[in-house]
Amino acid sequence: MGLLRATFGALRRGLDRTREALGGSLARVVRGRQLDEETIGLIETYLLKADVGTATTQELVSALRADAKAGRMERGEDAIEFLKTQLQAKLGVAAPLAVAETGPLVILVAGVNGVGKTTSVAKIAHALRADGRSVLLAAADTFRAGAVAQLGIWGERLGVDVVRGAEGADPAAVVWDAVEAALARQVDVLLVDTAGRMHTESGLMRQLTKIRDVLAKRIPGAPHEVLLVLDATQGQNAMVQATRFSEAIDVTGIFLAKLDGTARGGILVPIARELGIPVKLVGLGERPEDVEPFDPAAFVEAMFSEA
Ligand SMILES: Nc1nc2c(ncn2[C@@H]2O[C@H](COP(=O)(O)OP(=O)(O)OP(=O)(O)O)[C@@H](O)[C@H]2O)c(=O)[nH]1
Ligand SMILES: [Mg+2]
Repeated sequence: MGLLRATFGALRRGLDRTREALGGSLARVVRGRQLDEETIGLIETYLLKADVGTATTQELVSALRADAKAGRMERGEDAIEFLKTQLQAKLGVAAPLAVAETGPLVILVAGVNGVGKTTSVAKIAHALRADGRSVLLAAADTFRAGAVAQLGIWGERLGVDVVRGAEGADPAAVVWDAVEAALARQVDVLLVDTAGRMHTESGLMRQLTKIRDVLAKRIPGAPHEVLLVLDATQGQNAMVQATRFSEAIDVTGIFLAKLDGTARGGILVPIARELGIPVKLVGLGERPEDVEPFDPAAFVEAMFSEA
């Protein structure tokens, strides 16, 4: 699916703060320096500050130290190239969104309160529309007051229809109606926004699996994507959320929102390495166009670019 092509510029702009912590300034600081213990110490501090994680940082720093000692690497510039290659390898390859064999592609969006689910739904809808696809939204957050109206406003702004139930209605019933509408109208993609829930709220977690079951019953292979939205500013807490949600529902990809609001973009590294769930999309602002497919190579370039 040619959906959501990477535009390097947007990623770079969105990652300004990570670059401040890691890229621009790190490259500037180590350029022209001998790769001695002091320079390696600076690199270590920057990596930790960017939330690359202690395990990865120690691995990278040990390798740099060994190479410097053996005379294989002498200059700060070499270290930057080494870090780029290594980080990219640890991030793995870009994972595209799933495709549906027949009928609408169904994307279920979940996550804890306030991480950016509804905004992310709007962003995906916007990108799909720009790509010429027909989209329908299901307002399955009937739990929080104002949530249905919030998605309704996005729908109006983007020119996308929203299937909604009354506040307090059974979200699985809303999803049922949305599936009927999606099939009747033969839309390309059905996007389901859900209520924020803590992984400790077993009732709400069960509700999520009920929604999934309704989708699976009516459309073969659905939901084709279960996107877990994580807030990049939450660091290690985001990792815990991902683990818990995966226990309740088969999460197929991560939408990492708010990557623009943090100097800790390096959190993508432990997410990619430790969770075994691909990061598929990143959110880089509050506007519908502030979304990018996660492209490890472009991400690493953006992290280290000095522009
Ligand atoms: N800077 C920035 N802000 C974002 C991003 N994504 C979402 N937000 C903001 O985060 C706040 C919460 O976003 P919502 O989309 O309402 O989050 P939610 O997960 O649907 O919240 P609940 O439905 O209450 O659980 C809003 O102020 C959004 O504008 C992003 O990528 N970058
Ligand atoms: Mg919401």
